[in-house]
Amino acid sequence: MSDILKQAAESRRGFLKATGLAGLATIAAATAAKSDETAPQRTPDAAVAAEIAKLPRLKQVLVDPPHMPEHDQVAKGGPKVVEITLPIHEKKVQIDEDGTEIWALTFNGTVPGPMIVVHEGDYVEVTLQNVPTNLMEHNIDFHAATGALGGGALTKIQPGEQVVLRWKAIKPGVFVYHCAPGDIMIPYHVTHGMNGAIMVLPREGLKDAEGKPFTYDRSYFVGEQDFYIPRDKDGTYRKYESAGEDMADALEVMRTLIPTHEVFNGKVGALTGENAMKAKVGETVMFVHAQATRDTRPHLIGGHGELVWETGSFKDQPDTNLETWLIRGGSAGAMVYTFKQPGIYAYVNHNLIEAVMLGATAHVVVEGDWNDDLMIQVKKPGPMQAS
Ligand SMILES: [Cu+2]
Repeated sequence: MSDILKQAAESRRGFLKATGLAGLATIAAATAAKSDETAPQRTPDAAVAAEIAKLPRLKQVLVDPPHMPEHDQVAKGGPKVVEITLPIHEKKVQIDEDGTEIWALTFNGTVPGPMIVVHEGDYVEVTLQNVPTNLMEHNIDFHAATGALGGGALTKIQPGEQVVLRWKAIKPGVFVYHCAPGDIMIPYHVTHGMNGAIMVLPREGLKDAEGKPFTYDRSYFVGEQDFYIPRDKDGTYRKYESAGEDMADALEVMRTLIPTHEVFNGKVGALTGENAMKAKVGETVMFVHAQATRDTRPHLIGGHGELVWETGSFKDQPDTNLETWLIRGGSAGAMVYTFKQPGIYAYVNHNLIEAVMLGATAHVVVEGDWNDDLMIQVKKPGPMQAS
């Protein structure tokens, strides 16, 4: 074992002892043993390996949400092996304007983790890295993948370790991925930010409700996150010295099922004001919305879900002109809208308590010319007149 790995293992043991989590670690280890049985060690199939070795390889450069990595909407050529490097960082982040903190567990340093985009028939080859400064075991479960708990059983890694998993994208659609290290650690890690999404496009691109091919001009990824921040007796949010230290307190708040924060892209205001999403009148924009644990109901105020794949499957015909759509907890959905008026649009979770009081609001700033035919203020506000 290298020195750095020894240090990482020591620090994890120290962490578990200091925070009294040895019991939880035992439970997690027991669950891990069970899950490993679903993916027994076996000799790889040489014929499959030889076929995949012939395929072209492409490195995908990940970008921070709400942006999506550069991608072709219609696939060029045949299937590829798309290589992704996904480091895991445990880091302290502020989640509102009052400075409320959480030791977030993140893929690639962001909440949500980065969007990955591939085509149906491509292979996703992910190098998952648990950086040495981390304290906990992590892994990844891709809802888009097939077998071994979505890859979760084959990707458990300790601080200082990495693992390489390859899986074939056989289902076109948008899907959540998340950490799932076992037992209580599953909801703990997911509600501390460890989730993201992947889009698997049909090779020939997307089709509208009439089956006609279309393309989008821009695409955004909105990851919605519920946080459960413990409070002191006087009601102030508690702060902690390291990742995992909030475990006992956070589990108590999680048990209520009432989040203290419900936010887009990791923080109240992450997608408003200066950070608003942008578009122009006439542009067709794709919004992918993911929520790894709770149901949510996106709504574009002043616009419509013109094409909506509510359940996320691109094999299904999209719904049209929805006012609000449901994203089931543990899934992602896609919506496409062509902007017709300029101005600021609010993109919200239409549980308006969650939107306005807990943080689930984003803005889209749209440039262009106003269309009087669609809407006009016929008379400015003034004194009421007798009719
Ligand atoms: Cu994790």
